[in-house]
Amino acid sequence: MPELVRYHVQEEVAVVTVDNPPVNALSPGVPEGISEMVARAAADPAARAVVLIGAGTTFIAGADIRIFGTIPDREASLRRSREIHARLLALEDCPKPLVAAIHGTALGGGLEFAMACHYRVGVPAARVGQPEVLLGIIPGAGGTQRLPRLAGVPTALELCTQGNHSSASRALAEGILDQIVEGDLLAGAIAFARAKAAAGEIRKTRHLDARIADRQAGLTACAAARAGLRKIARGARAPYACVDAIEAALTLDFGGGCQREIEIFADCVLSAESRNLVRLFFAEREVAKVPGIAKDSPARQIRSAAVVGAGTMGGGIAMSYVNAGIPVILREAGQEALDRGLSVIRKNYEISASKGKISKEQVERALSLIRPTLGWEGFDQVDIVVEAVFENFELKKSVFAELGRVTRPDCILASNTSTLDIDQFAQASGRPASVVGHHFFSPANVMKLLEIVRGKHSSLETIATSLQLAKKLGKVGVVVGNCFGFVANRMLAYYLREAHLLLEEGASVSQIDQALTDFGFPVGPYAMQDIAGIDVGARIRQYLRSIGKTRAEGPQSVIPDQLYEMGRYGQKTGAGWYRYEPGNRAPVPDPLIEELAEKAAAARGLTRRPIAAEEIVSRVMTALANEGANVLAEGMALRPGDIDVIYVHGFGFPRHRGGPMAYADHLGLPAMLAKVREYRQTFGDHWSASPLLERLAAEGKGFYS
Ligand code: 3H9
Repeated sequence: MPELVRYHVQEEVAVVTVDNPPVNALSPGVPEGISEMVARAAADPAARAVVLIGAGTTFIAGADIRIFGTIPDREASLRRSREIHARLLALEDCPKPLVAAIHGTALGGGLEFAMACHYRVGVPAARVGQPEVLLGIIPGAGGTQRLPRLAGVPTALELCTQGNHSSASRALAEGILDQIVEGDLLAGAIAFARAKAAAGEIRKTRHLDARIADRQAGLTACAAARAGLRKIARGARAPYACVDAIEAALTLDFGGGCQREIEIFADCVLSAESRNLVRLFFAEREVAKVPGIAKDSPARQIRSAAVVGAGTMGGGIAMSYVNAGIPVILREAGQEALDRGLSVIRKNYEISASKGKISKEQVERALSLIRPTLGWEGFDQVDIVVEAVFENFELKKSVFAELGRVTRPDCILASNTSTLDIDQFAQASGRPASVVGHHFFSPANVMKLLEIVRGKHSSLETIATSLQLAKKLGKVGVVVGNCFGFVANRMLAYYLREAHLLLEEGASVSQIDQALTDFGFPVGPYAMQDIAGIDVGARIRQYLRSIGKTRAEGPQSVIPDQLYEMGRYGQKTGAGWYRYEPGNRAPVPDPLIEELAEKAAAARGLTRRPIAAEEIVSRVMTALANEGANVLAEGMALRPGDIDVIYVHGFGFPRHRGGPMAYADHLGLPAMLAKVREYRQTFGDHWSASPLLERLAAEGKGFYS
């Protein structure tokens, strides 16, 4: 077995190298190895100083995240933390200058090890951060105590509560790094360490009190951080826990602060929030692993693209390509629609420029990558075409027939349909192996999710290319099966059905939205429909009626279609489920909806009743998870984690709750099944337990186990 931590002496400096691919995580043996090698250096007469460095592409990316799930109880967490704190104190007490040499990332425990060193140097591309909060925990190896001492309270608060990475230049300016090494990192670090040894200098972070001396300013910053979190934490606990621990650096001495950190860490690491976030961390990486596709599976290079349709989706998709540096042909059927589409794209880029996110030159460069057209010229040159025309089956089919004629035989043909049958488009194209669904989420240039819909004949190469492309576009690509609505919208139909039924039964639109934003969604189902457009769902329902189907079985509320008929399409028409004042996106409740709900209730013979927030959350979550179980059982999603990743990235499901399937597991599948049965008795047979839910509940399992 290769050594996890190696030792050699070079130019009178002991070099301690962590070699634990892929990211040099602090797996069992690594912290012990570092301690042992630094102790060896301290005793080695041939070494005047010590450099701690990572092998491969990075410094230490933190604790081994898999370990958190193995901590059985609070006592075990306290014991482990005390041990690691003692280890870092011993490193800091090394009698010879100890320098961390950082390339890649120094994250979490990695930065904490680096801060226990006397000095830190890094390459210009290095990044540092305390991203523990993204895993539902706080820095647990002294980070909340050393970072404020090194970089000040405001920086520590920002890095710990948001989990951002800091660039090398920023880290240097803020005191986290002592020097940026332009050339060879090891050579630079050795030179730095030798200079410190020659000057007889050693600086221990725990003794640096200047940056926390102004207690009042620090406490004010903590209070401001807590107030800011109320807007963005969306119910997560760990960001507040970070503030509590940093505050302890101001109110207690170093030892007391560490003790406080150890206790808060123990509370967090055993929480459901942490379990959910750790699961998501791995699920987000797992989605790229598709049976039959290896890392080196053949995939086509996508260097140029075309988008058919310059509407809201087509424009956003074109922007996603351009943002990844891929030139795009943008086609529309008429000049007016093309001009409108282009002007929306320009406006979007100009808004970004006005906010200082990009420069004016970048706006022009982005626009220069888009070639507008009314015809098909250039389509024989591109590597991929994304069809994003109106959600109309016949229209899309005719586009695919045309694409089969005008593109190269190896060009990938992707449809952005949100619901329709990919296989029929594949057949129309005459090249089914190259056809795939690329379902973007609105706004396509912002939302991270890309559902990659695998048709019956989509080749492995087409899927492998789609997965690689998703990464290049900065998206999370999830491969799903070809069923109506795929995974995201198929499940959403059940979520919306319950919301509409709750409305008719007595809840108000704003009460339902409030219950779900309190749960952690960025917007509730009604505000969401007003953003996405009520016309979109209405047209899908029209199509379904034409083929004799409904989206989710059970009573279908008439109100969405009534709004569509009134021309209330949502924000874009100034009214939908809410009203909107001109130039203002704040939703204003509209008594008209109450009237419609009362009429709909009367028509169904319902007496409207007060409905509690708990019932709202329980009904929509149960509907989501139950249909998620059907999706899983049919193999439309490969894993429960894929569904959760889809909901987190496609609809803003609160990360700390893990996603609908993790939520069900947390509740316990027997409890979830009991709810489905209770709702069936109370509300009718459209509540039908998924056979997979029944089986797993009977076996005492969860979706994830
Ligand atoms: C912590 O440190 C707590 C401390 O305060 C207290 C205790 C000391 N552990 O993301 P990638 C795997 S909490 C285990 O695709 P990239 C990952 O699953 C930790 N495994 O690469 C994947 O495996 P596979 C604080 C890890 O180049 C492979 O490595 N640190 C870990 O896009 C490649 O990962 C963090 O939160 C880990 N810590 O990005 C950092 N990290 O190939 C978390 C990665 O089998 N990590 N893996 O799918 C990251 O942010 C990114 O992985 C990183 C590389 C930026 C490092």
